[in-house]
Amino acid sequence: MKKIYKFPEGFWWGSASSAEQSEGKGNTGKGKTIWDHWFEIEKNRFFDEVGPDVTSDFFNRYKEDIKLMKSLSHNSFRMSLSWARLFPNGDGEVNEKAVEFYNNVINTFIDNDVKPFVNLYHFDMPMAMQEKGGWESKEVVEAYANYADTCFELFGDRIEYWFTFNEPLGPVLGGYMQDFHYPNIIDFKRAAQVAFNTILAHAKAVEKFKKHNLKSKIGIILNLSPTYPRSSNKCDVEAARICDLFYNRSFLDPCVKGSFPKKLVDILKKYEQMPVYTQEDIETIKENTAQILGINYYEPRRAKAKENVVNPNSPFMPEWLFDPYILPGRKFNPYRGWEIYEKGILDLCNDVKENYGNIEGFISENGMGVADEARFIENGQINDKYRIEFIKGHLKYIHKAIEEGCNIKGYHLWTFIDCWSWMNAYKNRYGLVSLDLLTQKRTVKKSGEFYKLLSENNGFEE
Ligand code: BGP
Repeated sequence: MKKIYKFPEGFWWGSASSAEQSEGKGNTGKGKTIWDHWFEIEKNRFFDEVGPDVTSDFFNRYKEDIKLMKSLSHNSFRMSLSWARLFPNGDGEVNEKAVEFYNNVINTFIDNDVKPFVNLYHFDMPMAMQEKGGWESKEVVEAYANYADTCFELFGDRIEYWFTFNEPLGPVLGGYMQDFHYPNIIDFKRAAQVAFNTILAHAKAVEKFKKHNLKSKIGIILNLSPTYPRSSNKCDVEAARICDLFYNRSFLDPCVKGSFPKKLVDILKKYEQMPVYTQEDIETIKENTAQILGINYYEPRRAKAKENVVNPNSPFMPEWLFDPYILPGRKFNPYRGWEIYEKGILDLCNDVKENYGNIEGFISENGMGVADEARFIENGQINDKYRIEFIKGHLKYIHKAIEEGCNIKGYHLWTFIDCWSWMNAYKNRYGLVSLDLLTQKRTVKKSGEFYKLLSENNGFEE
């Protein structure tokens, strides 16, 4: 028997991308970002030595790209603004050419009935700000709040959903703990400062936003992974709980509830890893929480009790307190190295429903990056059945989450057109539309056709 998965009326069907990963440099006099800088000094860290200079050329092709979204029946799309484009030095005068570009982009979205959701920061720190200390510096937090304030003033009349950050955990992990973002530092205490200051920057942006009295909402996009213990053994359960505190609750609690989990604070104190802050910062965070939550879900996290004693001469890391666990026989995406666990999305949504006041939310990213997709070309089109299965597999659980009362308003796939994936550059492709990097030609994949019908029918049958 076939089952129909119908979604609530007005469900947001769309996709997401970011400035650094799709725009290219353009001709507005964009300032360098940390990615431009890192690519200049260490090209070999990027797949095939492809940097962020051109990417998918959205800067020059946004009109056709937005028309293509419309033709595939997107009703919404998340873009990000580039801080370094609007403020080449991070602060000072706003760049008028950049304002004109973003006005044109936003107006084109609206003219095509594709609602633009706007994110202010997607891993792309202006290099001038990094030189001042990046997120370790309170001066940079203030410059970000000013940038956010300027965006609300300039574009606030046309945007319904704003987001302060995409995956703020990414730069903390990548830049200060695991060496996959510039500035490639390994130092947990500095990572904790970066995390704290990002949360403060989020709250300061929300504070500015409220002063504009707009009809729109502002929130944050977090990458959340439901965290499962290896077993019901209490040592494993405790290990998973600690892992969850570091990698989910660290952002979720302050951004949605306005406070930090006590147990996490106790751990940081015990290991002398606390960031520097003032009581005023704590008040600002408490008073300015997110009004909407974007959930990026790619993979679950699994943890087990530590098997070996920690080397006391190694730098402190959350993994001093648990070991990551790899589930034997897991479903797996070998190109990205991520487990695929569709039910995780239901567990996440229920967590938000039960522990975070069922705040209005949506799935802001979910997707599957696959290498060498040209292998799957049939009659000139990539037949990406695996992506269609991946999307349906997750949608079934989102459908169930909504049935169970979760306040989920939409689904955005990562991504629309294959885009530049940081260190992986163009290795893994995520798009509904393929990109020929040499010619910039766009070709709709089978998943693009599927997605169009999905949106038009507001669901699917299986
Ligand atoms: C998310 C980011 C995106 C995107 C995606 C896929 O973490 O918000 O920017 O890149 O993951 O990951 P990747 O590009 O590393 O394969």
